[in-house]
Amino acid sequence: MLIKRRPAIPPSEITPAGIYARRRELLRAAGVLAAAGAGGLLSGIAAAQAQKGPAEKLPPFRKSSFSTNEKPNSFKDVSSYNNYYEFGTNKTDPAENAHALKVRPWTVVVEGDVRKPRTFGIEDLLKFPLEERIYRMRCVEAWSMVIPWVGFEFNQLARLVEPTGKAKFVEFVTALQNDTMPGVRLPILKWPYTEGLRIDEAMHPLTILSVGLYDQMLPNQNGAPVRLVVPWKYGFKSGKSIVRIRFVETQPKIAWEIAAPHEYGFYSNVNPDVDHPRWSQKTEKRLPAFFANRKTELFNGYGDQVASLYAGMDLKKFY
Ligand SMILES: Nc1nc2c(c(=O)[nH]1)N[C@H]1C(S)=C(S)[C@@H](COP(=O)(O)O)O[C@H]1N2
Ligand SMILES: [Mo]
Repeated sequence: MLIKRRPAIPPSEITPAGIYARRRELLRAAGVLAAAGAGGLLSGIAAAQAQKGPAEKLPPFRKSSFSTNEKPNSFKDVSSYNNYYEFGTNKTDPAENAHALKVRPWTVVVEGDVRKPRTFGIEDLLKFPLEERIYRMRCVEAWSMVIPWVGFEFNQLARLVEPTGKAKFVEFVTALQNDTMPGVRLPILKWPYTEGLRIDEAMHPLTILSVGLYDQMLPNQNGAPVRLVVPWKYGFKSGKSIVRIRFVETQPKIAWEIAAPHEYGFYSNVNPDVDHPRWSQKTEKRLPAFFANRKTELFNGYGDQVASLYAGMDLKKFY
């Protein structure tokens, strides 16, 4: 517990402001402020500053046999080339603008056709058994990366709320912060950005909720504080900054399908044989390359694990 103790004279008035700020910088660099926070005795002012001070530490995590052994992209690649339209449509916009996203306090409401609806604080989510999952990620725009996510299987959370037999799909609703997201002033997509999965896709062990990247808390531009990751589908299925999860009976409408139904379907499985109406999906550019340098694989190479989910389905029809 954090004990708040207000000093009679705020320390900022004892030392001239400049020296005060400098001293805090030094203390922070030395890890003294973070240590004080953990120790539990901190003035109100110091507590407020410590919160926006040193980055919160990601809890320990273990490695996973679900990881690819391909070489991951650098932290810089993964956190500086992004799609997060709420912060702008250029690849560099999210890294420039997403610092404004308010990520604390954060709750995820889980509701719908479940026996035990529940609201999880981000603190609760960080307590799930975390694993490093190094996944190939393929954007519908034909670029790809290898990303070391840290997260937990969605099915772990689902089990706690006990979906009923009526639940056939899961809808994921992401954050809408009008004051921090310049992109939502434009009607590019129907905000908030929503995504959905069939329940068996959601419960598949490859489907994770990610809270970290490399050994750090998830950067805002990558969907802090919690985002979905579904590695056999195009990147847009992996909704960022999730605030609500609904177990539902009927197939939910997803943001990209509403915007352009002839271009984007509900399933959106990576498939080199189903072209986007405006470009081929046969090859991809594994960043940081300039030109296509790889053949795209069905289900992004995860076919051994997921193909059975689609047995008997015409993947050209259900794209
Ligand atoms: N809320 C939200 N989630 C989103 C998007 C978005 O614009 N808004 N873009 C999607 C797309 S198109 C991709 S490719 C991935 C990119 O994730 P990354 O930037 O972490 O690599 O996020 C997906 N999730
Ligand atoms: Mo994407």
